[in-house]
Amino acid sequence: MAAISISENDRVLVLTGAGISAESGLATFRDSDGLWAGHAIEDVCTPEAWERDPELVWQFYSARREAAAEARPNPAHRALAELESRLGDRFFLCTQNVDDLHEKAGSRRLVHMHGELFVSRCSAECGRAPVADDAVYAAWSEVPRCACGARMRPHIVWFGETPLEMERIGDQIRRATVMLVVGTSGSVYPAANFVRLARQAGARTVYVGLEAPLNAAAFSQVVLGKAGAALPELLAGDSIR
Ligand code: BJW
Ligand code: ZN
Repeated sequence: MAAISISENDRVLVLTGAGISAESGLATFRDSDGLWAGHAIEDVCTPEAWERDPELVWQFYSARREAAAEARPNPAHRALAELESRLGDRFFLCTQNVDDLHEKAGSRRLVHMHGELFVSRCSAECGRAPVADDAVYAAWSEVPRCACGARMRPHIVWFGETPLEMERIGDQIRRATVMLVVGTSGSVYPAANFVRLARQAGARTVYVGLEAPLNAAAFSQVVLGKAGAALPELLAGDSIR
């Protein structure tokens, strides 16, 4: 596989999904049959699930917090942090992942469009800012309350909710000349549409992942392989300026 060529005039936008964290031991969504402890992901990742059984939702995110706290970044996370250190402001990372492995690898210019695992916020949307929270809650009675009295919920974007930082992401899509997408099935919107928008705006679009995503037709190049091996290879060498 040839290394990617990035010139002084290029701006690189990266979109990552669950596949980049798979080699760090974190389960992806669609590869694990979309199940957690026998529950469909849709039964724990929606506002309706929260209304129906908030204790189950907190048990799901508590288990995810425990797994993510143990996880370490892999060579794919590190290759992106290294690319950022070379490109500076010409680099931007948008992750759909709620784990903190990009930060642990050293990435700084990034947004978590689907929220963050180690942050909680008021379930009544009272206007108070989200807060750092790495606690695990086995029972509903343990879940802390906001100053307004409502219980706290995970700071996660569920189906039907608006993804975070959309304006900033839209701006980066318009300015990107290269869009690199890693380890995402292309099945969840609006993220699955970002590559089409970047392509329409003239960007080169490259996918790296185990299998072709649903939106494969929108890529100029599809590189099949594990992110931990393929990404460092793609980003190696002196063709990046
Ligand atoms: C490897 C690998 C290795 C494995 N190396 N690769 C009908 C049509 C179109 C849209 C809709 C529709 N009906 C409803 C919608 C909208 C809906 C949606 O997209 N639904 C679809 C199911 C159809 N979207 C929403 O509701 C979103 N909000 C929204 O649209 O608001 C309106 C709005 C839009 C625009 C502006 C303003 C407002 C919200 C979506 C929220 C998604 N939330 C989740 C869960 C929360 C986070 C969490 O708990 O972790 O986010 S769902 C889940 O899917 C999670 C992920 O971030 C997201 C994407 O999954 P991802 O990352 O692609 O993972 P997988 O498992 O699918 O794929 C992994 C890939 O890795 C695979 O391809 C493997 O091959 C690969 N792989 N090992 C490289 N070692
Ligand atoms: Zn509140």
